[in-house]
Amino acid sequence: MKILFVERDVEYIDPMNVMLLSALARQGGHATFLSILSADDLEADLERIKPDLVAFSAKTGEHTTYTRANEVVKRHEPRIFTIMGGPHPTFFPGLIQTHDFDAVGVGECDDAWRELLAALDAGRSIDAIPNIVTRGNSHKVLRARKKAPELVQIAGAAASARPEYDLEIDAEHLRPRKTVLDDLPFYDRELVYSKTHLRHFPLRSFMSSRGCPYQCTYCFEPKFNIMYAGKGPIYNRYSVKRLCAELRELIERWPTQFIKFYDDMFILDRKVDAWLEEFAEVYPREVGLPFFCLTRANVLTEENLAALKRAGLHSLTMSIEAGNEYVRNTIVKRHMKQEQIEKAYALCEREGIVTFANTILGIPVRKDVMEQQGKTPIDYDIESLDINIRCRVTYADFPVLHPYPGCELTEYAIKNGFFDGDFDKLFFSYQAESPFSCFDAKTALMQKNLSLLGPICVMFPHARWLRNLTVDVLMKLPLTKFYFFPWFLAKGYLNIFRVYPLKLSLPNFARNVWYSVTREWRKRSPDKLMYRKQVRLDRPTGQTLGGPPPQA
Ligand code: B12
Repeated sequence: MKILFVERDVEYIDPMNVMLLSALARQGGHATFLSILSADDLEADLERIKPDLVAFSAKTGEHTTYTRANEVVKRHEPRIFTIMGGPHPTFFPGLIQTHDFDAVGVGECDDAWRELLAALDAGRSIDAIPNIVTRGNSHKVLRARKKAPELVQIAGAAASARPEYDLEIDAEHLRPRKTVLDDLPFYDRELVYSKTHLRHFPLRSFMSSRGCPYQCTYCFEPKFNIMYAGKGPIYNRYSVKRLCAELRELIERWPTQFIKFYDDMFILDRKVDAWLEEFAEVYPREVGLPFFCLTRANVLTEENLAALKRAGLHSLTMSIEAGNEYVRNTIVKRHMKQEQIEKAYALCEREGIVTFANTILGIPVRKDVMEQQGKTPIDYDIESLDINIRCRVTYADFPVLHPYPGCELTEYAIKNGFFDGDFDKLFFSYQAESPFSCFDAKTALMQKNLSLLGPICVMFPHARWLRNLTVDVLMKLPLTKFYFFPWFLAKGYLNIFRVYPLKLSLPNFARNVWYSVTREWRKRSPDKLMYRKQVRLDRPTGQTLGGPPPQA
């Protein structure tokens, strides 16, 4: 079969979902293609490739774009089989009943995808394939969502406008978690690199594990864990041998200077477990490139940091999320004391590890709590700026909270009347203005400005005057578009020279500056038309397999 993946855009992180699904498809003897909505003309690609199947992978916020793209596909040729998978349909599989997709993929779909393609190819029914929801099986495999009564009541209007929100998958139709990842093929990077700037961009992403046991209320993992309750261990990982084999093949084929491990939790244990011990020994020998990874401040110790350093760790993310103790521990459930965070950042500074912290602005606090604490909404964001300065974070990112389905924080926002529960209204990026109704225009402006000026203040932790000028004057001025440029310079410098140090040729550097400035501008401009249709056709993608997994 001919399979066409449709991606909204390709930025700097490898679309690992598409790369993996493409490799799985090619292993099964299918041909795969890629159409990128921000660069290609979808209708022309459909005409040229004549795909049998079109696949979309959707996060919430970009799902509306894929729904529109699906309409284009169905108008072009109704017989093309279309399927949407990824986090959005995982939480809303009911969209099979309200939208014109032929199937929806729920949860981890590696094996389901293989089975689906084989069944379609052979003309067999696909209704009994676990994790795949079709119009034929949806009445059997979906059930009414269990919701708190107050959520049904408050989100009533939004919920009745979107009946798909009321359904969830029955656990019976979900296969157990994938515990053995080593049998997966290497990512098909060729599919993406053969037609995008990533070919020449020497930062490569990889995930060595899946899953996270923590309860952070803004994240999808706790809901994912409930959905998968009783279906195998939460945290699953590639063996070190398999991981290094894939990375070795990657660096032999593509210019690579730095590896970004995107695992939710690269290390889970305060001790050096057997995996990390082996990784610290094998990775430097087999791969030998500096890398970045994510963990939590309460997990980092001198011992495990030493092992990561031995392996080649250059930079580390430990999200802070909020400066205020109540917001951090009661609303977002990070369960971390300020001293723990400061200690972990001090340890990194002492050991020469570059740090990157995510901190969410615009987390709504209930009125009665604000009154009790004598604070206004922006005070919490200022506390968040200050903790980053105190921790002397190298690169501090300040996104604005956006509610995603299934997250406890979203339920809290709906329950308190901050959000009506209509995810179709969400913009594709959380770098934009807060979608919550509880912030007045002045606060929303300050949040946006702080999101741009915050990283610059944190860059100069000793310049108290800069922090004061920002908080007392700059963040209150309607100059958001103007602040974008110093922010972009700071972010660009910190990313390319500090967090992910890369050596780029001058033309490559210039190309990427232009490319990223346009992307970042769009992310912060929800009112702008996102997709210009282009007449130019991109080159067809290569047909090289991502590479076989090594023999056991
Ligand atoms: C890497 C990553 C990114 C990359 C994505 C690069 C790319 N183009 O794909 C970047 C950094 C760009 C990114 C951006 C954002 N991300 Co992000 N990201 C992730 C992360 C860490 C890993 C995803 C991944 O690649 N996994 C590896 C692949 C192999 O697994 P997978 O994607 O889960 O795919 C499997 C299944 O989902 C399924 N599947 C997936 N697609 C499809 C398609 C079909 C047809 C089928 C059948 C199955 C299927 O099968 C796959 C194999 O099992 C996840 C967290 C996580 N742990 O998953 C968050 C996550 C996906 N991101 C999230 C969010 C919110 C965002 C942002 C909106 C935040 C923002 N900055 O504004 C933006 C979106 C911007 C945009 N729209 O472009 C949320 C999504 C929640 C939701 N309800 O949608 C997640 C789940 C994080 C979270 N903690 O909640 N992200």
